[in-house]
Amino acid sequence: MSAAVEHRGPAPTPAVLAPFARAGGRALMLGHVHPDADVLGTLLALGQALETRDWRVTYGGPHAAPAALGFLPGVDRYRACAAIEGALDVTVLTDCPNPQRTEGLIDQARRAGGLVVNIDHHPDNRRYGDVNWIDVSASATGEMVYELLLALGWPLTPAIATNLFTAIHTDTGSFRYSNVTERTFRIAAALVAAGARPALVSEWLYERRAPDALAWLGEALRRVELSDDGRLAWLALPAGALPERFIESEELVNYPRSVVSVRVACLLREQGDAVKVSLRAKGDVDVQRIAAQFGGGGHANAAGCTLAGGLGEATPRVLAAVRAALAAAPGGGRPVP
Ligand SMILES: [Mn+2]
Repeated sequence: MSAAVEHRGPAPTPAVLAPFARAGGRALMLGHVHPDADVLGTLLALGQALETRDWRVTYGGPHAAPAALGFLPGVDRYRACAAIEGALDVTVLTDCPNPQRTEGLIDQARRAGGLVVNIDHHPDNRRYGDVNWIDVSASATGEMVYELLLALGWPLTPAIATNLFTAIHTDTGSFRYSNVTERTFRIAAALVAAGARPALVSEWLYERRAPDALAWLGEALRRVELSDDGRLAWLALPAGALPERFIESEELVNYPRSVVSVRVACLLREQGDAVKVSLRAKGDVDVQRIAAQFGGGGHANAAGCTLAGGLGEATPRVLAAVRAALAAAPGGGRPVP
């Protein structure tokens, strides 16, 4: 991959634009396992823009889109797939730091021909594409695909704007996190001008709970635990404690994170013979480094990993790693004022 092109920064270079410059072609918008709104919104937006330029576009990945994101325009065309069929000119991956997260689909896409374009904002991106555009200053890959469409001079339809707005909305925690910049708001404003409707997106994302969800939420919140110094909060969910569809539809890790003294929050979720861990921080500790100790990754303030075994083994290992990171952080050992 020595001939691969790498670009870091907000504006796409000619090398990033080149794969899309031809008039028509065959493109695959390839998602990774358990795609979220940043993945889906950007793949749909870029694919829809290509379709207006006479490209034939397919959308898919190892898993289907979650039901909660069924409102994204065009998401019905995104399919769970085990095999890539036909020839390709371009395969695009967004928000995917590690090609293994495609469960082998990227290898099939390479055999189908064409360039692999890797668009991401994760600092631990593996640079696996033929073209790698990695901008860690972007709050979401939604910002990057906006910049890409702008540079290509392609118009934003309301559907494209809604997909990109939702990508940015979710990756910034509704424009609340430290990844939000002036650029985030400028792009959001342009997307609203192009037809995205913020109140409707918020309603779709946050005001469509199932009638039984509040009772399950109460059950989940009762399980939140807080360390003696108040800096660490965690929620450990044994297998079967709560319905899968409920867990998938909530960002449960945000509740332990919301406690005033908490600097790091963890959600530990037992699934089969493994534990999925979500880590969130408020800027004191780089949780990506903690996740990396267990083979995971992510961002400084939001990361995840999976540990083999049950909660009984995984919980003390993860909490010990977080405590060590907190103790090493500036002011980490001090009690909370
Ligand atoms: Mn993202």
